Amino acid sequence: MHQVGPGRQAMTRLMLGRTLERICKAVLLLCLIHFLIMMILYFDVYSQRFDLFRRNGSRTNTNVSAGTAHHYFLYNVTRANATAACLTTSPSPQPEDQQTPSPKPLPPCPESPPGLVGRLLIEFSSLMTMERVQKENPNVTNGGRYTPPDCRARWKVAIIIPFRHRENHLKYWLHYLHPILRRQKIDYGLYIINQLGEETFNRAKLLNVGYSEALKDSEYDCFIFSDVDLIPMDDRNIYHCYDQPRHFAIAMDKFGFRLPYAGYFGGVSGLSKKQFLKINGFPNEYWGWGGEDDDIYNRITLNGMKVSRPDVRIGRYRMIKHERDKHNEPNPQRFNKIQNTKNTMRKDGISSLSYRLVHVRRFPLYTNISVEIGKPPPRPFKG
Ligand code: BGN
Repeated sequence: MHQVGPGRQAMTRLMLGRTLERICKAVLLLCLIHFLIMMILYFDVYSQRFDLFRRNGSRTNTNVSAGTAHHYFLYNVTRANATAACLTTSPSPQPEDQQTPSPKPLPPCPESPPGLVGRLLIEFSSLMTMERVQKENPNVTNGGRYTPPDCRARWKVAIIIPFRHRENHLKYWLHYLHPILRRQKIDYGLYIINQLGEETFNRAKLLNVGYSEALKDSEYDCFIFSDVDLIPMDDRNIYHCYDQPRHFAIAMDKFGFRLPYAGYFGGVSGLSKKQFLKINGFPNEYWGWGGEDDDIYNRITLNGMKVSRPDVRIGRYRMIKHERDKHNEPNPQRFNKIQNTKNTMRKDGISSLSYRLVHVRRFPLYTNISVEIGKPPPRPFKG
């Protein structure tokens, strides 16, 4: 039998020892690299918040949402506590001129904000009350305004919702959308355009009213038009404007999460002020259900623009189920009208809009603009 001598045994042990030593060194090196990467990421992700802390001195972060995104909630609570801790552990008084540092301009908001969570669970079975929604959104200011505290948004967005008798839907919309818009770092104001009386509903005219009234409030440069019963299922569908008019609601549950037809522009859409004016706004003469969104699509293409859309996996929406509205019957004239956009769009639009403003009421989470917009012209007598 082959015998292993003591010299050879010592040699083997020595080699084993060296190998172990090398492994240990490699592990230590890996740990160090890992630690360094973690530090870089930490400072990168939170640098804006540190900036905020430096700029605002005694202001603590109250941006805490009890909305749908649980880990966003934790993220904010952690940062809020961290800020508070820093404040209490460094009470050393500073000379007067050092206490008010010169205001540093805010950095631009990131293209994809780090607080986004992606897919959301949207349901309409739990009881929703306005008190609850208000408690969830303490940082939305009166009239439904919000500005990101830590960055400068590229767009100033007016969100316009045409409305009549849908109070219950509005609560869900507010419950889901305010936290989403906050995570998206949108600088926005929310306007509910309420058609008074019981005449035939006119969605597109109400949207024109929303555009005009919002501009009396602030210098908005982007307008998002949303039905009250449509809730996005993914917060990566970002509610601001794009190089081309945007269609957001491209994959609704009621259409099997697909676009019902190539030129569909209904539900939720967005145009910059420039794009809106280029098409002379929306038609005022579509009374009742249907066709007005097709007319808007025609205006866009006839004026040399294209519709931009999110990825079909992101542009998903849930619609709150409801009975057909009264006084919003399908408009029998819509088939003819959408054939005529080219001839009508220059005279019928934001340039010819007329209505009676009855009241503007500011609520904690939205501004209610109640208007009388008239009624459809008498149908021509066919004899
Ligand atoms: C279309 C309607 C749209 C509506 C979609 C989805 C018309 C015009 C005549 C063809 N258009 O058919 O207004 O948003 O269905 O429901 O009815």
